[in-house]
Amino acid sequence: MDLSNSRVLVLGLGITGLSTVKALHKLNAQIIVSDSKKEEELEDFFQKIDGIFVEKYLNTIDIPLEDIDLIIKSPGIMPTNPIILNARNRNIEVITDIELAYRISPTDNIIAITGTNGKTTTTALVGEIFKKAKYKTYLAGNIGVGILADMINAEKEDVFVVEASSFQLEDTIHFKPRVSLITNITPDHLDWHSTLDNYIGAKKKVFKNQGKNDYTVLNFEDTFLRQFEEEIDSKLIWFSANSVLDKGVFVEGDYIVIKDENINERVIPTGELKILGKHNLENALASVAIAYAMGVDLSSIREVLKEFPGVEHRIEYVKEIRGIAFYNDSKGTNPDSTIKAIEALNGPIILIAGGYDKGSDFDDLIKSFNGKVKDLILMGETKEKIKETALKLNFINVHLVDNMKEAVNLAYKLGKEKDNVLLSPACASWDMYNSFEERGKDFKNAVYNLEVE
Ligand code: UMA
Repeated sequence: MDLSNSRVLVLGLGITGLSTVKALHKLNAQIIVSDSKKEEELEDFFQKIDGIFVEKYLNTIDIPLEDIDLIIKSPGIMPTNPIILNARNRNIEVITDIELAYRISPTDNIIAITGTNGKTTTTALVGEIFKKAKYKTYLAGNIGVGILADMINAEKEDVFVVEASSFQLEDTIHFKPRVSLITNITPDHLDWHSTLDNYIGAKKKVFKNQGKNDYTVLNFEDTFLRQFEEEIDSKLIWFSANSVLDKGVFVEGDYIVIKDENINERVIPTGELKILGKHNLENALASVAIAYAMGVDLSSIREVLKEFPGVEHRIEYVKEIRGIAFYNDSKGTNPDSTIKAIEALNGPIILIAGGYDKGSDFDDLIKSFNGKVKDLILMGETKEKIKETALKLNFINVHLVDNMKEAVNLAYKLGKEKDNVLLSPACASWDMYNSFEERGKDFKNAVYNLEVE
């Protein structure tokens, strides 16, 4: 794609903006940058792009759009942002970084992983499989890495495993991965997408442009995904943790099995997976389907499945004190993800939840407690809302706190031997933290600093 001398506006100067500016510089574009923050809050950003000339419009929505050819928008910026609305009125093309990455990609080996939950673990697991099979492999996207800085230096044989959020997919146009995966769909990010239909529509974009030489991997047990079959033009691979399928990747007896017209092979016994819980079994099945579709040898797949320890902030074991085990699931940023973490742990749970309000409903979360969660400690913007739901559903062991340290101290006080303390907020972190990583680290620090009597 020739962008030399095009005027490209980079909106948002976080992880995405940084990687985008670096790539645009190599593409010889004229770069205009904008962020709602002031210059002094962006010192770090400007240090990192030192030597690259950019025109700046900071802390203003007043940007002369007349001569802008293209806008690369950071995914967190809402569709209702006035700069975006203004640009759309002027018919300026607005895309996210994964679209530009696709347009400049020298490789066909793009794997895009989306879904409400399980994206990051699956992206990491698939990445490990390709690395084991000796591919030069890049992990990018929502996993915390701007894709463009790597894509601009990539080669034809390289593999990109992209964790694609609904925010990133929404503003794609031609994006077409070789293999796409949707892990599952439950309502999420309704504050950003306005409606569930919009959210699902964004997710569908992952397979929308795929053709008969591409693959789409879907979860057979997901009621939304089951309805997508008619809309898919690529080769469809179902995976299932509950049903034995005629074709696909599924569990039969105690084994993960791949079956189609060419193969009927046991991969490994499910008991040999290191990652816990049914949701992680699903992540493993989806990863096997992707690797198989891409022609990776079974021995690499087997080896990695047996070794993979999971990802930080996803039901991450932190420490045991006085027989109480502490788990960090800060990436539990919606009710469904927290329900899965509750299901995955054995034994009584003291749950620490609450955070930024995305408009979620917490009824199913409280119903999932089922005698397993004995205490609920709430913090953040949603604490009153979750408390009301809990009381409405007759769960009364609810405690409100103001910060993580208080939450961890109280959990420790309430805990008995063989209890689990689980941080799984069911909400995003943005009311109190910059990211779920920062929140998870705060939890772990509070655990390490517990004053044990
Ligand atoms: N900004 C504006 N105007 C706005 C909103 C934000 O100028 O109206 C500016 C902010 O001041 C900030 C920058 O935009 O300087 C931040 O942009 P961003 O929120 O898009 O964040 P990035 O740092 O670019 O990180 C994004 C993803 N963040 C979001 O989608 C919110 C990261 O996913 C992703 O790893 C990264 O791109 C690389 O692809 C994080 C995330 O929380 C993990 N994702 C959500 C989730 O998983 O639930 C979707």
